[in-house]
Parts: sequence; C-alpha cells; structure tokens
Amino acid sequence: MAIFDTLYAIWSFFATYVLQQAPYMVGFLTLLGYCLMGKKWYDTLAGTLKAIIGMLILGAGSSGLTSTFRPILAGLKDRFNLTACVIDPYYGQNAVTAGVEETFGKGFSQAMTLLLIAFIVNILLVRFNKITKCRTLFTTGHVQVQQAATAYWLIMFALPGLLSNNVALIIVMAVILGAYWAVGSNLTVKPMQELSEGAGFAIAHQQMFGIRLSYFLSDKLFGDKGGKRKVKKVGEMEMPGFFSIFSENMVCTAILMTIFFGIIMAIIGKPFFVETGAMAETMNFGFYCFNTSLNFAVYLAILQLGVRTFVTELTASFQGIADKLLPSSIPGVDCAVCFGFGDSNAVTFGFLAGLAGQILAILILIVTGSPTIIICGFVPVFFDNATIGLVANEKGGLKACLVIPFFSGLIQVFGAAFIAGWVGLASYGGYLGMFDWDTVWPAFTVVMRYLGYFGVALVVIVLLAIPQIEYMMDKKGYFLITEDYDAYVEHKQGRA
Ligand code: ASC
Repeated sequence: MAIFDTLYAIWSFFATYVLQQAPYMVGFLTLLGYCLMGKKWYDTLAGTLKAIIGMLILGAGSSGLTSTFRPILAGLKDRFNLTACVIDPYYGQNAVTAGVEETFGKGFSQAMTLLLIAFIVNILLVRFNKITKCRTLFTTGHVQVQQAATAYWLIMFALPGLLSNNVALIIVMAVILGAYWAVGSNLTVKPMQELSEGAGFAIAHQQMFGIRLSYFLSDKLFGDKGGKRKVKKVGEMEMPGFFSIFSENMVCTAILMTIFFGIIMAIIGKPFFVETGAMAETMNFGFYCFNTSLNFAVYLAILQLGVRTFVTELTASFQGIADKLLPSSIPGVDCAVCFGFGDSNAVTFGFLAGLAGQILAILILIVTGSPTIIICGFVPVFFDNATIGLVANEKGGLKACLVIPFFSGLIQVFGAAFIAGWVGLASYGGYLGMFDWDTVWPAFTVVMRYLGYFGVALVVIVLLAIPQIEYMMDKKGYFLITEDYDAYVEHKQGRA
C-alpha cells in the first residue's frame, strides 16, 4: 500500500529528526505555535530559526561540558582499574542496549514505539487538563530516549509475567512513562515560574521530583518563614577583599573548577591523558589542566547564551499552542535552561556540594564492601545538583544551596547502587543515575515487582493524584500561574 508506505516514511523522518532531536522539536513547536497565532511568515521563519539555533548553542555548551569533563571523571575508573558502574545517561543507555537481549530475550527495537505512545499519553494528559490538571509537555527528545531505555529494563524486571505479551507490556510501560513525564514536569511549574519570574517554561528532564523536593525542603528548612527570618542568597553575599572576585560568575567558576579538576587530573596523572590522546606528550601538564578547567566557564557561558536566544521564542510561540490545542499549558525544557536565571554562582556551588556528597557516598560503599561500586558520572553530578542547588538558593539561600545538593549527591549514589545492582544493569557497566532514577523509579520498581498489577495501578494512581493535590491546595492560582503570571503574583499577595 503506497499510502501507508508514504505515511510511514513521514513518521519515521519525524521521529528520527524532530521528536528525538531536541533543537528541532523546539523549532517545530515554535513554528506550529506561531502558525496557530497567525504570525507573519517571515516573523515565523525568524522565530523558528532563533529557537533552533538557540537550542543548538545550548547543546554546544552542554555537550562541550560533557565531552570535556566526562572522560576526566571516568578516567578515575580506568586509572585505578575499578570495575564499577558509572552513573551517566549515555553509559546507562549503552548498558541497556548491551544487556537487554541476554537478560530478557528481547531486542530494543520497541523502544521507539514506547517513546511515541508515552508521548501521546503526555499530550492527552495535558489536552484534558480540566480533569487531569497536567500543564506541561515534554520537549527534550534525547532525554526521552534515555528514559524509555531505562524504563523498558526496569519494568520488564519488575513484571516478568508481561514478557510474553508485547502489546500489554508496551501499554503498561507507556502509561507509566507518559504519566511520569506529564506529572514530573508539572511539578516544576511553580519552582520555575518563581525562579524565572514567569518566563513560561517548566523542566522536562531527569530530576523533576528532585526539583520539587528541593523547592519544598529549602523553603521549610531554610526559608524566610513568612518574613521572620533573613535568607541570604548566593548573589547577595557580601564578600570581603580577595573573596569579592567570587561574586563574578566566570571568575568563581574558573577558580573553583581549576582547584577541583586540577586535583582530580593530578591524581589521574599525565600518562593517562597522553595515552588517551587528550594531550600531546610534549605539552606542559600544568598548563593543560589549567586550560581544560577554564573551559568549564567557557561552556557555561555558551549554554547561557543559548538559553537567552531561544527561550523567549519558544515561550511566546507556545501561547499559540496553549490557546488552540493544549489549554493552559507551557513547554517542559532541558534543565540547563534554568541556568540562565537566578544566581549563576548557585549553579557552581550546587555542583560542588553534590560532588562532595557523591564522593562521600562512594567512599562509604567502598568501606562497607558494597557489591556494587558507583563511579560518579559528570551529567548527574553536574546537571542534577546544579539545578537542585539553583532552586534551593531561591528559597533558602546559600545554606540550602550547599546542604540540599550535598544530600542529593549521597542519595544519587546510594539509590543508583541499590537499583543498578538489583536489576542487573550494574554488570553492564552503567546506569542512568539521574536524581529521579535513583529515587522515584527504584520505588516504582519495588512496588511493581512485589505487588504485580496491583503495584502498576498503585504507581499510576499515585502519579495522577499528585497534580490533583497541588490543584486542591490553590484552585485559583493553579492555572493562573501558567496563564498570567502577573495576575498570579497579585493573587498570591492577596492570599498572604
Ligand atoms: C542529560 C543528558 C544530557 C544532559 C543535557 C543537559 O540528561 O542526556 O546530554 O543531561 O540534557 O543540558
């Protein structure tokens, strides 16, 4: 049938080059939004290009960070010949692909179908948000692929009875994953709208429950208690003499990263970097370490430029989608987008505090003879904890920005060691390891493994109940916060 072949070809093109490629997904949504708003064609073209280019710049920053600093942390593993599980989304995805056939007798070809159906579940939950109260659409394709891979493994492990029934398996997976996407990103609406003063985006990434927990705890434990306590945010710190240079984000990042990565690179030693082709034998090692560390500040600056380039286009055009297709909704974007808001130094502090937590947790695993040893991967330790720290700083200031990511670092390592060891992913060398996948997803897996279908129902019900509870707590403000942020702020002041 020629028509089906054509439709299929269109669909596969869309799935491969748009759905899974975050810049083009964001470009597509911007195009769609502006078309629905009836904008002039040339404004639509310009806006769409800016959205795509901004996302590509963001990607250049985030992949620059990842490709420069990931091998350094992973180098610790090779240098000391450790057999350990690296927590990192890319290692996690490789581990699933490497082991899924051997472990479950199933290939990975169904992952795309899973991704598509889960995405449809997300769209439907937002479309019917009068009932479901879900306000956010996932747009981060690369993250969705990684999550589909890991969810695929965890759910097959939890429900072996479903292995013989492909259709039921995919449906169960898609409902859970789609509900997680809708509900998780919805949880970040309030923290992100407050952080960005109503820029109109939520986070669709891998630490969405972590963001909300950080928001909640930083307010409860370190907050201003309705004005009774003074909270000092990172940006408000008055630093005397020499320390005053730390208030400049680039300088602060450069100094802290040079100290930190300098130590790690010195421990790994020059021969490792020469052997892996990262530097020439003749090059001065001290210079190499300094230059590499400075690149952290460079990539962070690139990343923030990317955010500035695309955020306004995406959120302005999304109004068209919200008016015509998905009422009261906002887009869920990469966690790095929030690095363009709030106190930039909170990003660096959150990362370093999270790293301290992860290192302590790894030492505890080693000392207690844990069967699974974890190696920190750059993506979880940086992107999760920087985001969590930034959110913590907004409500609870510097103290929250250091304490909460520190505990997040501990939880990431312990959670990953437990789940990756238990489900068998550790023996394939990697696990996704981002905050939600070290906390909420292990909990889902335990519940489903021990309660079977009842567990599946429980997971879905609990997930869907979360937006309802948030709605009940502030019925008037709940949709106002995405529809008209200024009116929401007035409404809040009225209530206070
Ligand atoms: C991830 C992942 C990345 C980064 C990036 C952060 O989870 O796979 O490449 O975080 O999205 O900007």
